[in-house]
Amino acid sequence: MTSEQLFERAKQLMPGGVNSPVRAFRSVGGAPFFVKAARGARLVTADDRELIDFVCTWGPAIHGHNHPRIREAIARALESGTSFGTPNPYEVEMAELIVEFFPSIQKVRMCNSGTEATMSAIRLARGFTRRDKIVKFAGCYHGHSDSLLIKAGSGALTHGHPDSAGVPASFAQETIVLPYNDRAALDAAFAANPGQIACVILEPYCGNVGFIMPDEGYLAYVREITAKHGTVLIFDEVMTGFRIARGGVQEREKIVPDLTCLGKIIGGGLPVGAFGGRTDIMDHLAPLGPVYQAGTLSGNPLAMAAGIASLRLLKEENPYERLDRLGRQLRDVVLAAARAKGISVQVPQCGSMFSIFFTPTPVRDYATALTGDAALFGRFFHACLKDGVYLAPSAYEAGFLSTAHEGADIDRACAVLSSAIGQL
Ligand code: HOZ
Repeated sequence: MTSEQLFERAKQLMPGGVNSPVRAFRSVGGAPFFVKAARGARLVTADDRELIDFVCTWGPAIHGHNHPRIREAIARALESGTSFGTPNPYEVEMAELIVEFFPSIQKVRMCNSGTEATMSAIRLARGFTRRDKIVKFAGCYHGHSDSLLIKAGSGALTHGHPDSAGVPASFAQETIVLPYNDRAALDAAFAANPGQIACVILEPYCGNVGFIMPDEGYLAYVREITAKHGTVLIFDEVMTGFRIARGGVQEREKIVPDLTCLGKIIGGGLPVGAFGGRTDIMDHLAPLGPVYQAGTLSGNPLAMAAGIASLRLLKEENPYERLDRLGRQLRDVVLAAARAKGISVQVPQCGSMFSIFFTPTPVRDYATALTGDAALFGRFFHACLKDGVYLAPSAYEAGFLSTAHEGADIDRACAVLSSAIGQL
């Protein structure tokens, strides 16, 4: 069955024909392709096209798709069963690896998605501080729980609903939304809400409004002001954890948050989330403390086995310099092609994460991300896709590279990106 036929069937059965909105291609136009297999840097569509993939399943596939070591680990675990609903040995090894890679994490709780991780971390911060208000930043996306779907990035922004319908105004009142990279706004929020802010949550490098990095010293300032006010600092490293560096942005920037949310890579492509941090905060979780959080599939043996294999590979290969080289190669090609064509473009990039914004304005927050020409991005996206390169189907999502892109695939992809800009 072709992608077109599958999409026709899917639209009858699922809202928009998809199970996650950005996949519907609505912001770039056209219809999505369906994927029947993936290996290395490539996706194989239902129409038997091979595409070089810069979405990497939105982050997890840092070793490329369907890596043999991860596949073998899942197959081995499968021999013993799919779910036990009891503690299992994999959970302990996973926790040891997380704590080893992220020194700010003294204790960790596994869950099933990034959304669960951020939702639970916020509840924990509220329970720990006995305060209600939270601070988030415009354009940061932390999954789809109610308090966080306010000026949210990712699919919410892509489809024009950064403040989702269905979130009660009374919930939204507890969420203070500030511009990212703006110290004065943070000062003002703390001054206006003394002793009331339970936590500040942010993607330390934003990955859901496109990829955006902080100004020099900004994260250190966020750390300083939260510590001063007894507010829990939560780093959402669901995308950046194990990707920007082994220990995430916090390792690269040398910042110690109180809590960290993880996901994606720690599941090796299976559904997983986790949150962890200071022991005195984490011990407020049930069964030790009064903050409730639970999950039948939490610590699932297959997901743990896949994640452990992925983290062990990172430990053995330490691929971060290689990934940064690939990221810079891609960035430089786009910048050169845009210069030659006389098109203004910004390409923020760090290691294996990047974005392409068609704007003359340096992108440092939600407002400047919106200066990007989304229609031009749509044309660029389709020019790339036509020639076999798949970028995220939204001007407000990051791109991801994997170690499998090294070699012929990155060279081919760079040629395609350059030619696509030439066609604009
Ligand atoms: N919200 C996800 C990335 N920011 C998209 C997930 C998906 O569609 O798979």
